[in-house]
Parts: sequence; C-alpha cells; structure tokens
Amino acid sequence: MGQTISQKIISAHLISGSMEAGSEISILIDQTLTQDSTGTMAYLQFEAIDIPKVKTKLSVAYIDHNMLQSGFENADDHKYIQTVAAKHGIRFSKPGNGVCHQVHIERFGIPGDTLLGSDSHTPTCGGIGMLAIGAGGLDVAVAMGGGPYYLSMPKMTQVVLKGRLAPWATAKDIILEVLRVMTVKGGVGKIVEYAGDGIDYLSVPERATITNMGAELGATTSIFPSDEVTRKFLEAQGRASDYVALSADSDALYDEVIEIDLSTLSPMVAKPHMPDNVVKVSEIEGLKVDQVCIGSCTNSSLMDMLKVAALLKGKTVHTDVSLVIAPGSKQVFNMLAECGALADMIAAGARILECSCGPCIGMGQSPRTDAISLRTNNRNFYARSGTASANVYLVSPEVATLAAIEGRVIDPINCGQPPVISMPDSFLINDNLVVLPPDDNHEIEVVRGPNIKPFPINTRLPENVSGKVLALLEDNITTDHIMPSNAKLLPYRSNVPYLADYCLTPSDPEFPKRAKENQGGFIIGGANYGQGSSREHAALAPLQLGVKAVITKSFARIHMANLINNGILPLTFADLSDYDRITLLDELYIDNAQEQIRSAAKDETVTVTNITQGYSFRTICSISERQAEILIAGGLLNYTKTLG
Ligand code: MIC
Ligand code: SF4
Repeated sequence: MGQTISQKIISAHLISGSMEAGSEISILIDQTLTQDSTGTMAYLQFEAIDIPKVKTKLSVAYIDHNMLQSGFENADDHKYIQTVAAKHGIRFSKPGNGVCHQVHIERFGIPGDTLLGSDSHTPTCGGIGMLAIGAGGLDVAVAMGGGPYYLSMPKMTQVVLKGRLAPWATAKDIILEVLRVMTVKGGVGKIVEYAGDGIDYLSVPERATITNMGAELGATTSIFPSDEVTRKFLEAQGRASDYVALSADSDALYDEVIEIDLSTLSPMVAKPHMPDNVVKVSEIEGLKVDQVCIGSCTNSSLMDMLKVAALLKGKTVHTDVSLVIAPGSKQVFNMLAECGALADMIAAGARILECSCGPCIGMGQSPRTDAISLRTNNRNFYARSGTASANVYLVSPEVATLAAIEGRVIDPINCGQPPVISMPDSFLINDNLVVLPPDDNHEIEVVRGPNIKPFPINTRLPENVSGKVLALLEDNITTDHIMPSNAKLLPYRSNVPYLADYCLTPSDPEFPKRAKENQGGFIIGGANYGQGSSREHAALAPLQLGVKAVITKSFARIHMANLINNGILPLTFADLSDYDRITLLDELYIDNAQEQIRSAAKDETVTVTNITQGYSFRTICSISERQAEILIAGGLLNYTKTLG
C-alpha cells in the first residue's frame, strides 16, 4: 500500500513504535526552532538536561515575541537566549530579523526534514513539504539534545483543493473554509495533507498561510507536497540545493477526505472569539471598524504586503481607523523599502511596526474599549488583543486593507479587479541578523538577568491524590485563558511564580487565590481544553499553584503533552454527563493513583471519588506506558533522571 507525504517522512525518521494511528511513535528531529516567549524556559530546561551542544542538524533561537522593552526584563531575556544559544551551538536570530515562522520558511526549512518548534504555528514550514510540529519547550529541549520526539501516530486527512480561486478569494479564505468545516477541534490527532489540481496555483506563501492556520484545527501538523512551486521558491531564496520532490503515492490511504471547490469560495471572516466562527465577509458588510492590523506569522509575506501596498497606493486610511502593518521578516521589510511599496503604505497613513508578533499576542496596539479590530492574524481568542471588550475578526490582507480605507467592512467582490502580484524570481538575501554560534564556546558566559526565577518541578505522584475543585470551566478554554499573555505579562515568561497569580484569570479571576487557599487541587474543563499555544506556562503556572489533575471532556494535543511533561494528570470523563454533576470546591480523591495510572496505559479507567457528594466516576487517561512512568515520576525532567 502506498504512503501519504507525512507517512513517508515519519517512516524515514522513525525511531520507535508502529505507524498505526493512535499508537505512540518516536521520531528523530532534524531541526528545532524556539522563540523568545517560550525559548527562555526551553533553554533553562535544556541547561537542566546538561548536554553541551545541540545534536540536531540545525537549531535556531528567534527573538520575535517579547519585543517591547518597557523595562529590563525582555532585553535581559534576549541576552540570556543569545548567550545560551552561542554556548550550545544554536543560531541566534536577532530581534529585527522577523517572526520565526516567516524567517524559517524563507531561510532554513527543508522539504522532507522534520522540525520541532516551541510554538504552535511551527507547521508553517509544511508549506514547503517539511514535517513541522509545534511542541512544549521541554520536548524541544530534549530534541535539541538529540532525544526522540514522542507523539501519537496521527490519522491522515486529505484536503483536496479543486479548481482555481475566484478574484478576491485568497489562501486565508481556504483555511477559514477548512476551519468552518472541521472546527477548532476537528484536527486533533490528525495530519492534514493538501492535494488536488488547485494547489498548483498556490504559491509557497499562500500554502504557508494554510499550514500555519492548521494549528487552529488542533492538527498535529499540515503539509503540502514539495513540487515545482516549492522548487522555484527555494531557488528564489538562493536555496535550490535544499529542494527535494515529495508527494503522496497515488494509492495512499487517508482516513478522511474533504473536497473544496476553490472557484466557489468567497472572502471569509472568523468572527469573535474563535477562528472557526466563520461566515462570508458579505454577512458583516458595513460593520464600522476601529483598528486594522496586518501582519503576524500568517499573512506577512512579501506577496501579502505588496498586495496591501498596491491597495493603499494613493489612498488615505480612514479618519476613524488605526492601521498598523508589521512585515513578517527583515527580508520582506527590506524588499518593501527597496521597491517603494513601503512608501505607499507610509503615505497612506499606515503605522509601520517592526517585524515581530506585536498586536497578534497583545504586545502593544491593544484596541480601544469595545473596539472592532480586523486582523490578518490566526487567532481571535477572547482578550488576546489586550483589550477584553474588543472584538477581533480574522480576514485576508485584502479585506483588511479595504476596511482600513473605507472605515467599515466591505465585500471586495464589489471592488473591481484585485491587484495582481507575482512572485519575484529572486528574494533579497542578507542573513546578517542571524548570529552563528562560535566553534569554540569556552569563553562564552551565559548571562542571566534577575527576572529569571527557578521554575517549579513536580514531585513523584503520591499514592493518593486529593484536593478540591478549584475551577469549573466551559468548552474551548484556550491557553490564552489559562495563562494570558500580553504586554504586561509576557516579560515574565521566565518568572513562573509571578505569572501564576494571573493563571485562568480571564475565565475566573478568583482562581489563583482559591488555589493558594486550598493548597492546590483539581481543574475541571470542557471539550478541547488547552487549545492554542504551545506555552508550557499553561501547565507550569497551575503546577506552581498546586494543581494535581485536570479533568475535562477532551484535551488539545500540545497542552495535554505539557501537562504530562510536568506531572499533572490529564483525565477525561468516561461519561460526559459526569461533568455536569461536579460543583466548585467539591473534594475529589484518587486512591492508588500510581497503580491506576499504570493501568490507564493499558486502557483501563481511573476512578475518581467525589467525597463531598458521595459518588465515584470513571475517567480516561489516554497515555502510553512511557507517559504513565513520566506522570508517576512527577514529570519528564524527573523521569529522565531515573533513566540515569
Ligand atoms: C501564540 O500565537 O499563541 C504564541 C504566543 O505564539 C504561542 C507561543 C507562546 O505562548 O509563547 C504559540 O502559538 O505557541
Ligand atoms: Fe507570533 Fe502571533 Fe504567530 Fe504566535 S500566532 S507566532 S504570537 S505572530
């Protein structure tokens, strides 16, 4: 039987396990990436593993998230990452070089290789046929040390794109349509592969928009074949020798096939506060807009920016709108400056930001109270912009730009022909902001600022686990609810004790206080708990507050791995109706916890007793035997030590 694209890459990198959907496999990682807001923790953990030099083919440490420097914290963390990278053989992408995913696909990604990144949008490099997966910092630290990356073998979903996009319909609309169909939990446990004649007309940046936002499906990753389009892109990046052709066999078997006729797609929008809350732009036409943000790792390529500049040329941004634009990388920024497109943006009144995540993660440009903000980002989670009452809508750069000019949403279909931009034959290549690690690292001293505080490490799982229910939460709780990130909190990513005081506060402001008063306990969540970011802080902050187990209807992949890596039990209700029976501050109890967790790896249920209400209920812990031992040891760091 033939193989899918990802099955081919996985089998070429397989270290252990059988490639049957759902069983645990481990693979060799060729490349890693970190960014600064998860990177500080990842490097502290890498140092704790005590391996002198990375063992990957390539590891890059990017600075792109914590770019506002309103105190010493972020600059200190930049210095720590720069020096720790130099010490351990890691390339350092300086602040100003761009958003990790945009730079990585331009300069480093290789079709057919594996990439593990401490950021959930790492799958962006699937746009050039790389198997690129987002993970928690600790998993990335282990991979940097040459250790295998463990994952559950995903199911295979094929999305067949047929025909060509109509004018004004874009790659953003393709992924918004996929999100509408599959929903934010529809991709959990799956890899999404793109196929069909429609992909021939999609450039690498367009493909990358789609694989990037595949993270919002909860998918393990998304991937396109590596073909002529990929070859031309790599050639234009001066990297022709990195090209390898890669496609699925014609008799490859998929667990699920979704067909999309591109010619029927019209401009789409994801309404607040979920990326799958998708309708046609025509349905919100006329909505008054306060802010427009163009950029982020989703739509910040040169092609995106040139379209924006063409639409802005000779126009003025509407009086009531603040338009901010952040080009995705130095390459993009530089080329915009050289061809004059940047001048068109500036002349129109756009506020140009440096190449960074910026508004996407609430690092500045928080909109006004109750604002309507149109963004080309990939996430519109509640309060993520830094203004809880703001309403963020996700759209293509074209729809965003037209709204910035008109002051209200307009359906571009009524705006004549869209600008036609073609891919340049060669990009401007200047990697002078990528610092190579020295051959001799003896002289290098790792510089640690005062903001770096010891992170919590769990202890061995006790025989009996008990505690009160500290929070009762609904479906689709995101990592932005669990560990909010904005300009005020992001500087404290290396200070978990400080962050813990904000844990879950967007959903339940009293949670940290309640957790402390009760010396920790249990969190109860709904479906798809922990969707979104790879931030380990969403496990570390609860750990700091003494959380022992999280019981939900279902988990998002990366967050569940982060809970296990930190020794917090991830349990799901065997009978979903038990979710409705629990009330806040009920006393829960798991007896014989070690034994029960070992049996859980053999598909047995874990019994939890509700002492307050006097009943027991069954839960499932979907783990491998290895993960059971990690949980019993009190997390991956402790477990690794037991291996000697
Ligand atoms: C995000 O988009 O939510 C982030 C910020 O990039 C996160 C990483 C983080 O929390 O630092 C992600 O996507 O993993
Ligand atoms: Fe940065 Fe936003 Fe992309 Fe996350 S989603 S990497 S915050 S630009």
